[in-house]
Amino acid sequence: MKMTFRWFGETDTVPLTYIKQIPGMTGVVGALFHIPAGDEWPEQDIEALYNRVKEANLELEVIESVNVHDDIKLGLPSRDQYIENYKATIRTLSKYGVKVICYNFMPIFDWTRSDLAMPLPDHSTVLSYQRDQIEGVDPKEMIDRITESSKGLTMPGWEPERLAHIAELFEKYQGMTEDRLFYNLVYFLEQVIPVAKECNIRMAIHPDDPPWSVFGLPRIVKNEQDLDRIVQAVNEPENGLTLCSGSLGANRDNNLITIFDKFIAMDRVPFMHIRNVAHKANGDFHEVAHKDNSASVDVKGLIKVLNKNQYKGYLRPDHGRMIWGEEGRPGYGLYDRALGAMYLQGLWDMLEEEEQ
Ligand SMILES: [Mn+2]
Repeated sequence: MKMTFRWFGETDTVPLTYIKQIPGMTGVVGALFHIPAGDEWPEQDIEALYNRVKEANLELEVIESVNVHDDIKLGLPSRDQYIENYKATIRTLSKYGVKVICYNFMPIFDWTRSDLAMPLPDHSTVLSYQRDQIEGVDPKEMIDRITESSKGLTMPGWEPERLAHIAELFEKYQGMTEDRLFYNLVYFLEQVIPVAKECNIRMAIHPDDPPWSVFGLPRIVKNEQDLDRIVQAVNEPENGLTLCSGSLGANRDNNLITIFDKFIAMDRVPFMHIRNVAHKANGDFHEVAHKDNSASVDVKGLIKVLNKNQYKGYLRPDHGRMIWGEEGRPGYGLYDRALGAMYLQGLWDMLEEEEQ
């Protein structure tokens, strides 16, 4: 297992030197956030990011995300140029030692929440999802709410220039079915996976967050059956998964232990996000500390599964609470994610020891 930490570049409130101070941290999960989805990533920008991370004595082996343009998801004729750009980006990233590219295939929104700063009884704040504030509500309302509570920091997947055209995008997705969206994913993978193979890079699709249809948009990465269909569609190790315990775990019907065990044993999981969520009976959920034994994700059980399979891939602590007065990108503060990283590594180390 290689422990990593998401870093948003120069606008991140968390400096690389602090990330390096977290014990066991091998690298950061980075991206070029200023490049619009669909454009080829310029080599000089990749090189600059690589050098920045290297100077901090950290690795840059995982990219999250190279975003997929909506025209690819929509299956429009213009997709071919965007796919060519994507291939070029894969080739350039491989020159700088990148091993895994995380991406998602959700129409329009990368993820959906109703509140980015829901207070918990311990006075920390977390991201939460309340069904009645999202389902049946005008998406514009949600966008305004998220933008207001983002503290002026752009949240990944919520780039203002994309969201300006939201009505148009919804128009284009009219009538889109799960099967057509899936077929468009396969079209993309059939072209991109051979290039990834050539470049020794593993693609790793992130599950839908939350793993059910929101605003009438189709969802195709929400459960074990969907993941099966994806890995079989292009049956190569380079066609991999980012297993995210928070996203998949938002649906109680997903058995995380079974899902993680199965796809890790198949060697189809180059990257992983570990986070915990707490459910309410009506399907609402909110995020909590990684070590929260009363919550819904069996984090200890997951680390046992990783250890049993001698997991060699990358892992990062996902969203944490905002604690100790920290200001920053909701979910992406330093403190609680660092605590999460230490908890996960503590569990892992103990299991390693027991085996010897
Ligand atoms: Mn995730």
